[in-house]
Amino acid sequence: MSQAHRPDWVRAVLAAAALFLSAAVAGSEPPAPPAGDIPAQFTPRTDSFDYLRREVMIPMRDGVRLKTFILIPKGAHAAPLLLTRTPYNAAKRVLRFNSPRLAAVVPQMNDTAVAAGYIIVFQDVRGKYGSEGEYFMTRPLRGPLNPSATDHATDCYDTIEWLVHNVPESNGRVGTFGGSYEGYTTLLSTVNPHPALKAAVPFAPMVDGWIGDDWFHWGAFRQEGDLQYTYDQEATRGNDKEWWSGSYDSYDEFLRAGSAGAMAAARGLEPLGFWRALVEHQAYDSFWREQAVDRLLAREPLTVPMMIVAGLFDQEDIYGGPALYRALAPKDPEGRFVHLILGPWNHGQGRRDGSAIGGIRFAGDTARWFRRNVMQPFLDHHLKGAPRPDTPRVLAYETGADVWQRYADWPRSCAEGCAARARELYLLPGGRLGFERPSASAQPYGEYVSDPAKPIPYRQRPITSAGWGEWLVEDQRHAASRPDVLVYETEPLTAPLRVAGQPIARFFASTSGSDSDWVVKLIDVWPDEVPDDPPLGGYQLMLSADIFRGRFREDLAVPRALEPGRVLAYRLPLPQVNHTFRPGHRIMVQVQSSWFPLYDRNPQSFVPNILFASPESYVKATQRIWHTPEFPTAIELPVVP
Ligand code: PG9
Repeated sequence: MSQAHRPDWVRAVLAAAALFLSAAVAGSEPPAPPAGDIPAQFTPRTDSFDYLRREVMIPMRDGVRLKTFILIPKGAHAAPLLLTRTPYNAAKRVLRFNSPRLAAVVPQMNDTAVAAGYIIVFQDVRGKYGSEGEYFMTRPLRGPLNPSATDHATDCYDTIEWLVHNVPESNGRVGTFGGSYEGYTTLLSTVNPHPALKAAVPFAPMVDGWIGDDWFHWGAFRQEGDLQYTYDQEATRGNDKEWWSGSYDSYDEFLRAGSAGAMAAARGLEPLGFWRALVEHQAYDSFWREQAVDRLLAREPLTVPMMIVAGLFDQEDIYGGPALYRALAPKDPEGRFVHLILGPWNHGQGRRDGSAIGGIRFAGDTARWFRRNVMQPFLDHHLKGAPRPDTPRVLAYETGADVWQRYADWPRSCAEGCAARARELYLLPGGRLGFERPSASAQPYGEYVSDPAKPIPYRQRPITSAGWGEWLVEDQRHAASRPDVLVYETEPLTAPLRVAGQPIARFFASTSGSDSDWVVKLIDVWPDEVPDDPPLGGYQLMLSADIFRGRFREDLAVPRALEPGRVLAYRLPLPQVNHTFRPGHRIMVQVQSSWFPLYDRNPQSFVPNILFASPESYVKATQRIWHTPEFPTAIELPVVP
C-alpha cells in the first residue's frame, strides 16, 4: 500500500507514534507535525555521481550576476575549463539526461572534453533564464549599437576572471565553445580576451544576420522560423510563452496570414524589441553591417587560436563560418591561429552524430570522428599543454567522394599547385547546361510565371517542424516538376568533376514586375538507378542554393524598384561546396522566384516594406532568365583541374 492510499486513521496513528518516538529520543516537546509529505529542504544524495555540480551567480563589472553551472569531474586537479555561454537555458543544457554521469548530463558536443577530464561550464547570457540584467538579441558589442558598458566580450571576460580564481580544480586555462548563438558568444569572447582564454571553438556561428545567416538571405526575410524564434526568446525571460500554431502545415498558415507583418501582428509581436529592429532594418544598413562578426573580428588583433566548425548543409547559419575564415585567414599567414572545418553537416551537426542527413549517408560518424581526432587534440594542445597536433588549416569533407581533404587554404590555394579555377557553366537553350558559351538561338530565354498566390514550397508539403534539419538535402524533384521552376541540366558526366570553393550565380533576368526574388540551386542528379541505395535513383541533391531579393541589386543598403521588362545582371554568391560529381551523374541548375514559407513572399510590385505588403500588391509576374551571347547566364564553378 502506498503512502497516499493508507486510510486516514492509519496515517494518524503512524504520525502520532513517530512524534512520540522522536520526542522520546530528543527528550523535548514534540516538533509541530510537518504540513505535508514534502520536507522544507531536501538534499539529493549524489555521492555515486562522477561529478560535482556547482551553481553560482557570477558578478559582472556592472553588478549584474549571471547564472552559471560548473560541472567538475570528481577528483579533478589542474583541469581545463570549457565555457559555453547560452541563451537557451543553461540549467537544461546541463541536463541532457538526469544521470549520475557527467558524459550523459552535458550535451553530446562535450563528449571528448568530458573523456579528457575537462571542467564543463554553462552560463545563461545576460537577461535570460537564471541570469540578471536585460536581454538583447545577439547583443552587439559596445559602441553605436550598444551604448551600455557591457557586452558578450566583457561578460565573458568577467566570467573567466571569476572562474580562474574560484574553481580550485582548474588549471587556469579556459576554452570557449558552442554552436550557433552559442557560437556567436564564443566568437565575441575573443574580443579583448581574458589572458586565460586559450582557444575558441565556434560551431556554425551566427556571423552576419542579413547576408546569409538566420534572419535574412540577401534581403529575403526568413519568416517561418524567425517570427517564432523572436517570440519564444523575447516574449519572456524564460521562454514561458511559446509560439502557438493551429495548423499542421505552416505553408497554409503563412499563406493565409498574407505577410510576415500581418502574421507578427496576429501574434502580438509589436512589444518585442528585436521584432521592431527587423521592421526598421530590412536593408543591409549600418545596423547589420556594424554587428557582422566577420567585419568586427577582421578589425581586432588575432590572439586566440580558433577552430571554426561549419556545415556544408547548414539550414540556419551556412554563411558565417566560411565568411569568418575569409576575414581572418589573411591575418594569420602561417596558419597557426585560425582553422576551418567544413563537415557534411546540417546546422551544428558537428556537435552531434554526423553519419547522415535524412537519406544521404556519409562515411561513418563524421562528427564524432572530427571531435575525437581533430578538435580534441587542438583543445588539449592549447588548454592542457599537450604536444602540438598536426591540425590542418582547412579540413573539408568532400561529398560525392566521401573523403576528408586537408587544404592549406580555402578556397584552395595556388601554392598547393592544385587551385580551383573558376569555370563558367552556362545555362543554354533547351534546358541544357554546358561549358560552352551560348550562341544566338531562337530561344533566348527560359520563362515562367511566378504567382504569389501559389508560392513554391521550399520543401515537400506538409511543412511541419519535423524535417527542418534535412530540407537542404531533400530531393528537388518536387520542385523540378513545377511549371514555375526552370530546369537546366548536363548530359550524364563521363568523368568525375570536382568542385571546391564558392560557386557564384551570374545571371541575367527580367521580370514584368517591379520587384522579384530569385532562387538559384546547384544540384547533383544521381543516375536513374542506384542499386546499392535504391531511393537515390534519380535523386536531385541540392549542393548549394540561395535567394536574392531583387530590390537590392544595385545597393544592398538601398532598395530600388526594378524596371519591368529590362534585362538586368545579378551576381549571387552561393554557399561553399566541396564535392565530386561522379561519372553517370548530371549537374542541374534550377531557378525559381519563391521559397515559401521559409522566406516571405515578394509581392513582385515594389512596396516600401515587404513585411507589410498589402494583399493587392501581390501580383503575378512573368520571369525570364536569359541565355544569349549578350546575356550569358552562368554558374561560376570552382573546378579543381
Ligand atoms: N540559429 C539560431 C540563432 C542564432 C543566432 C540568432 C538567432 C538564432 C541558433 O541555433 O542558435
